[in-house]
Amino acid sequence: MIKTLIFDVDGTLAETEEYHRRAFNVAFEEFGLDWVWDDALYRDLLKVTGGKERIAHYIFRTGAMKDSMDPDGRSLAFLLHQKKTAIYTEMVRTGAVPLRAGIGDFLCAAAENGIGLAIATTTSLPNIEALLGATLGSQWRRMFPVVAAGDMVVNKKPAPDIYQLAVNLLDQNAEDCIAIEDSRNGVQSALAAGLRVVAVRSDFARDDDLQGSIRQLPDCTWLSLELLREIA
Ligand code: XBP
Ligand code: MG
Repeated sequence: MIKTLIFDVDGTLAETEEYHRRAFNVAFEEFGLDWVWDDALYRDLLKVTGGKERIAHYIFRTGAMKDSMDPDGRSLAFLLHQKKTAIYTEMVRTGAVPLRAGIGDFLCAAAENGIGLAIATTTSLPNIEALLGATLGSQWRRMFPVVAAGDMVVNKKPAPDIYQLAVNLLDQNAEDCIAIEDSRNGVQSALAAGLRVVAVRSDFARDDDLQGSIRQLPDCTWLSLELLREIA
């Protein structure tokens, strides 16, 4: 019996990573840094989940600079990520990023059949509010009564924490939930939390090893109630 579908956001609900990548680069430029994360480098950096963590990793890996602290004790990675999030949410709020093909219909079909919806993501709540507000309108909050996101947990994907938080907030058992994911980190996180996973291929995770998922779909148009009945 599947009680709830727990959706990842970036790469699953929408192909957002190209916009995240652009927002990082605009933030770097606004800080007077000559860092440019091109497509190939960003694909590699995506192995590190969390925008702040990704920047800190890049600083460490390149020795670009010592991650300095400002007078309020905030790191450069924190300040850069704060600016990036403001740029990204502005981009997304304009409606630049649609839901992936198939997602809207699947969300409606699941909800109409009494299946709950939730979110478990590494990105931050402001980013989710911008994306789902622009694509689903204010109803999105009623559609997803449980949202586990970003810094609500310390250990990000592939750690199980964010999915454990979502299951706990749902007051359900992991066995009653199915995770919908696009990346290796996401699949591993959900598996470690005891959930079954349906994986969908996405652009920036197209070469990811999605082993452990019970289905690996080429895109989100393959998501259906029939599929859920097969795996229930
Ligand atoms: C993907 C991530 C996020 C995004 C950037 O999250 O790892 O870090 O790349 O968003 P998920 P932030 O696939 O779990 O939705 O800069 O807000 O982290
Ligand atoms: Mg993802």
